[in-house]
Amino acid sequence: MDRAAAEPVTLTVWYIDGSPFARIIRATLIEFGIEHRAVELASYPPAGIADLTPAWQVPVIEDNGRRLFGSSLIRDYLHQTYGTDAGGISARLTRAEHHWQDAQVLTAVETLTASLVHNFHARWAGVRQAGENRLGGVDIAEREMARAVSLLDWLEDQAGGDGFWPGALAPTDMALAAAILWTEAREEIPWRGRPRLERIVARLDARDSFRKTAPQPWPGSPKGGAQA
Ligand SMILES: N[C@@H](CCC(=O)N[C@@H](CS)C(=O)NCC(=O)O)C(=O)O
Repeated sequence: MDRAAAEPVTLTVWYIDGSPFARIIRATLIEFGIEHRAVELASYPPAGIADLTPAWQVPVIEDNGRRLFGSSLIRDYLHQTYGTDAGGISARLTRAEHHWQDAQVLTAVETLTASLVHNFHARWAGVRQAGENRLGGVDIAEREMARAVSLLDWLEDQAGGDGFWPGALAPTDMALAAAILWTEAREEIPWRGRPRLERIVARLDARDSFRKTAPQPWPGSPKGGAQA
């Protein structure tokens, strides 16, 4: 848990601009005051990613020679290694007394984020049905968005007026805001009208860690002018 401020920077995070999964990690590093080097990989697909991770996805971190990929694993590592309640965000990923509930909500937000990424990427890549649909005629992009909306409704029921954890900034709040603010920067989705989620997203949007990691404009999105 302890980290001497005088230690040299050993932690590197690789990301692409906009990536909501990478933003959770970048914002967590800032919230915990962890010295790090943030390396942006250009374009989509992320340039040089195959040399960093077999999954070919950001975020990737390296800390003291340990390379990790997968945002939930990285977040777990950061909370366990550097978590501190001194800043705004909770040091713990889940509350001991509500562990399974909190873990479930984190998983729901991760699924929501993946659904949104898959929907946007499929449409931005211009994917169209080319052959017989042997998956019950389902339009995969539409199903991803329907799944996202179902999860948003469920998350609104789970959230309190003060975020997912009363009196504390939960890691879940950050993850939700990273996903929603990515859509706000790229292409709006029907997430508004859920007052508890709206409050969570507004609160995170105002934080320094989110201001410093905001997506840059990307010409390929309907919002115009960065990438996935
Ligand atoms: N399950 C992974 C998902 C990460 C992910 O989807 N990253 C996207 C950017 S948001 C990516 O790097 N995509 C590269 C690609 O599609 O090849 C995680 O949690 O880290």
